[in-house]
Amino acid sequence: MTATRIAISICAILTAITMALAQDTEIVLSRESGPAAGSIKLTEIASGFNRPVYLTHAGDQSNRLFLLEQSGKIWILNDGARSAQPFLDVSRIISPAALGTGFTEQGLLGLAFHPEYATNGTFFVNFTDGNGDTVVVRYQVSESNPFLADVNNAQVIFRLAQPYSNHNGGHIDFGPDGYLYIALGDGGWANDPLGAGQNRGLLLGTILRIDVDGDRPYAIPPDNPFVDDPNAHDEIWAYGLRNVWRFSFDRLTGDLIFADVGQNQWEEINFQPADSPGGENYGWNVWEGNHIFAGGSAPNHVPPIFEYTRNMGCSVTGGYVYRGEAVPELQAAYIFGDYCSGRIWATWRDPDLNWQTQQIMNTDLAISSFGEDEAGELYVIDYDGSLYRFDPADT
Ligand SMILES: [Ca+2]
Repeated sequence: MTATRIAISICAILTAITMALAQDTEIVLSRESGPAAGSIKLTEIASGFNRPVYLTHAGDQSNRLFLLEQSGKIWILNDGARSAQPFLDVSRIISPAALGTGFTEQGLLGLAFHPEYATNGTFFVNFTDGNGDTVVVRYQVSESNPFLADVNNAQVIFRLAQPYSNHNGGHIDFGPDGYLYIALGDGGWANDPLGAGQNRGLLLGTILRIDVDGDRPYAIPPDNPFVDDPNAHDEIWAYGLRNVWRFSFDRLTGDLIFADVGQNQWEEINFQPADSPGGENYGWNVWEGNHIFAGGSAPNHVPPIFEYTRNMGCSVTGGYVYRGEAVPELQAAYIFGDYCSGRIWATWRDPDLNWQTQQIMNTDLAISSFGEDEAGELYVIDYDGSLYRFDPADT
């Protein structure tokens, strides 16, 4: 492995994190080169799912995996064994298209466990409902069974009409600040007919940031970037986005990295440092990646850290900065892929902190998502029904 090991003096915060993690764990923030060719393999650990689209964990020290089917069920994998019944089944209240076999971007799309889930049992799901609208629902786990949600204890905390069936975003996750982030696409069709990307008067085409621990159904974090702007929604954290399909926070640094699916040419990976005050404009639809699309004004446009075009794939799926222990070759690399081509890449910062990217695998998977377990080990999901774990090739 050729990764650069940065001393624990980067800054006070990082020092504190490093000290807290483990005396015997080296913290890698940049790398001299990418993962070595042929050093990684994928191990299938579960199969037979119907349109699997996401995997996460509850952060409750149970080490259980929670796998989402777009058709509405959340399954628990406990020590590799799939639960007999779903943790939650919303198939009766999601968009009917997600129950069929044709291509759709509707259905169950996101799941996020509250940072205090172990004690409060609260979690959130994001799906498109019977009207095709985006809803985020707060649920509680059953008081008597940690493998079942309490379906009688649900509250819609956020609802947004979707003008078209595609580009629903759907990813939700808690940031290191304890706030809930919600990705919303530009509303759909093609080319952003609503001009949603650059219109902060619409919630579409954004990543939102809300406080689910304040007022019900939610409160606005007082330091959100547009709380004093009468022409922008207070919930907006970042905008200029076409259809973010999976974002994640680096569990070591808190940096936000996400994939924004392109129109006809450019798929992109975007970066927001942990100390950002928010408000970034990621360019759509004035820009598609680093290329003028509709043209016009996109103030303070933040370009992607990586883009690729049609010879490499057609729909980017965001992943994670690897911080696990089982695959040291991936340390400090952001791993992501393409739904159409099955290619998997690593993006990392070199010792000068410039972004570098290289392909690490060319699979035959329809990559619908990546996922992390509690230990930071990395998984990839094949939309055709299987779940794989990243392992060292020599194991
Ligand atoms: Ca962009």
